[in-house]
Amino acid sequence: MYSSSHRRFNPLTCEWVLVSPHRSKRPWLGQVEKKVSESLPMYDPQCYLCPGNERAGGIKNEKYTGTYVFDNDFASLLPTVPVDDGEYPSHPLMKAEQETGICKVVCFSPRHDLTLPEMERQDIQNVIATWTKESFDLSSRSDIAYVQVFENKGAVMGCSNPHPHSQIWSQSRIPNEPAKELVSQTQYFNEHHKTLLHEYAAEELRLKERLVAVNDHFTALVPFWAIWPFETLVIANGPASRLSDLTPVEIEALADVMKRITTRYDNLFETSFPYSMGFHQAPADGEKHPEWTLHAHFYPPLLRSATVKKFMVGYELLSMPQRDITPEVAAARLCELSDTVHYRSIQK
Ligand code: H2U
Ligand code: ZN
Repeated sequence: MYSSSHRRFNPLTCEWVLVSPHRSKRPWLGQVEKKVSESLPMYDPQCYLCPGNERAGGIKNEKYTGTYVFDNDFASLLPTVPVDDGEYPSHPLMKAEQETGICKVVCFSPRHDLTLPEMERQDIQNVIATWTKESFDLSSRSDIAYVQVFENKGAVMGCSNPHPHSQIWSQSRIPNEPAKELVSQTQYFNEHHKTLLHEYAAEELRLKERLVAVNDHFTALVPFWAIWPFETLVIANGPASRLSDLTPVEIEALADVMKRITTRYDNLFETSFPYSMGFHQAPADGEKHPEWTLHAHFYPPLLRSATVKKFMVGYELLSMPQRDITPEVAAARLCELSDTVHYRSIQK
């Protein structure tokens, strides 16, 4: 099974991915990324995120001791836009709309060198609690329709600073990816009176082929329709549709799953594993969203070593996403690795 080319359907986005398992042994003479130096200081006087330091915009960070949140100095969205922004085109094929929002940066801790897998569970819980509070506050505003919490990790993902941090972009309209998921989850719920992601997680728990980290409150797996080689999806088992719906016990469980996945990721190629990760919460419209299951996506680019990444080019850009190793093989490889012992704790 799954040894020849086939395509798989992503029911969240209603898009297909091409899978070519027979091709995974092809030779690679292309680009290898430079392996970045792994030892960072606990405090870097040049870092614009370290406590007490000055940021690029000239503002000084507090001498913070836990998580630290500030308004992005170079925000992509601003709360107000000039009323007179000139005339947008009136032609139906040239649509433009004003868009407003608020962008924040969330530092995980004062430590310049501690990423999620090397943080204590309690400290990861504090990060989740901060994401929750910020999401809740932003969602309460009438000018915010969606809150996107995400982390860009590693220079290959375009992350500008190794000091562990995440971002929150919130805006007045629902962006593309959550908008697709809203349509799919709503349609599934209306047809089946059950939530799409709970039904999917139940089947994965039965099959046990793609699971990566499971506890009483969260199920993390390489989705059947994964695009990135070691992509994972973290699904809340309970009814939460937003971070603010999580109970303290569920926040603990989420910290546990995140620590375990990211430990496996780092152990895979013995490197600080780059990825883009983010939570998909229900829209911030004040409504109950029984169709929506809170979940997080991890999209890591690495393919076969700390230096060879997958490119989304050519066919992927022009036709559809494509992968070589199957999600089943990816999950099995991740599961061979320790989810409790980080490789650097052995090397030290
Ligand atoms: P990355 O997570 O991709 O590294 O982005 C960091 C964000 O931090 C980026 O959106 C912001 C940038 O605008 N930033 C500040 O707000 N202040 C600074 O002094 C530098 C970077
Ligand atoms: Zn720093």
